[in-house]
Amino acid sequence: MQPAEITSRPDERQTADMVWIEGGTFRMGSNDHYPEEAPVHRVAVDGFWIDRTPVTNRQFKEFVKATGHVTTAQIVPDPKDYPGALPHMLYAGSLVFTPPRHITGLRDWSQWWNFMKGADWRHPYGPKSNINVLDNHPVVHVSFADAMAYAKWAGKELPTEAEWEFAARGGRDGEEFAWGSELTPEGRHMANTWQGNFPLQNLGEDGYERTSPVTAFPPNGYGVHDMIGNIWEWTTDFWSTKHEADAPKACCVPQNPRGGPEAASFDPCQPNVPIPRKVLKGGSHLCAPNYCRRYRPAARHAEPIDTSTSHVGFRCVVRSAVSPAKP
Ligand SMILES: [Ca+2]
Ligand SMILES: [Ca+2]
Repeated sequence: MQPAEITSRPDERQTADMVWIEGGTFRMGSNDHYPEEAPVHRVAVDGFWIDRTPVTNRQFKEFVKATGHVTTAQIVPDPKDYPGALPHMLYAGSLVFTPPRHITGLRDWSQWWNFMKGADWRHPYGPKSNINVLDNHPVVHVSFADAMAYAKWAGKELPTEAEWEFAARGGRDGEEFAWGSELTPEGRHMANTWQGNFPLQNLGEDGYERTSPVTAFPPNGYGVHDMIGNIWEWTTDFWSTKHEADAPKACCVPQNPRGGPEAASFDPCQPNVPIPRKVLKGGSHLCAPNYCRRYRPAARHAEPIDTSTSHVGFRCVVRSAVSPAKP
């Protein structure tokens, strides 16, 4: 009997819907896709628990019932935080993907993202929509602060980018996809992504045009569902435009890295609105071969901490120095 070990083991109720990820060293990032994923470099993470699925509407409902939490999307923005914003644009709302009828190129995302008044986690497609049949879908329209508030209430934390990517790889170190080397092995859809010509044509060949229930697709090698596709997930790391170089010697591999400095995370295109950005991981149901091939563990995306959308959610981790008892 070692009392120290017992006190550092998390409560079993906390970890009931979680998977233990044994720590290790892995190759983070990819040299074969977008520049922000490079270079591949070795990283070590300690063992941790991770939610088996993204946080669902049912779970978020419990949190809101217990705490009265009001999400960022439900609060009218303070003009002080948004210098230069037109007053009529400052309203409570959230970004909703709205399929356009026609587009002029793929550069301007405002052609398919609509900052919709009254869109929030209970109204994912606008004020007239609801989540009545979406209990098992991931919660969306949550800002970084909303995700942090949930994690705190649950006695958990949000993952770092390294923890998230390590868990997403499911033991397949260095592979392109979380399930192997092909997007759809033998034609089988392994995650909720976009088939067809984004953003005009959503074929839904994987069974879902929007979000899907969190266990609709097979788990990865670690038994974790939905890391890839469905919704992007918040991590605690501040955005950086590329990864650190690989350590020259095994001794110098970063242990439990926590991302770059906040000051480097701002969007250079928005100098008047300095909102820090965090790393999102996993891609979403809007990731398509012709537009955003980010349905891979190495993929990453910068998201301002105050932003919420219809394709971003989160899951939690519990860090513990103690691995669970082997059966
Ligand atoms: Ca889909
Ligand atoms: Ca996901």
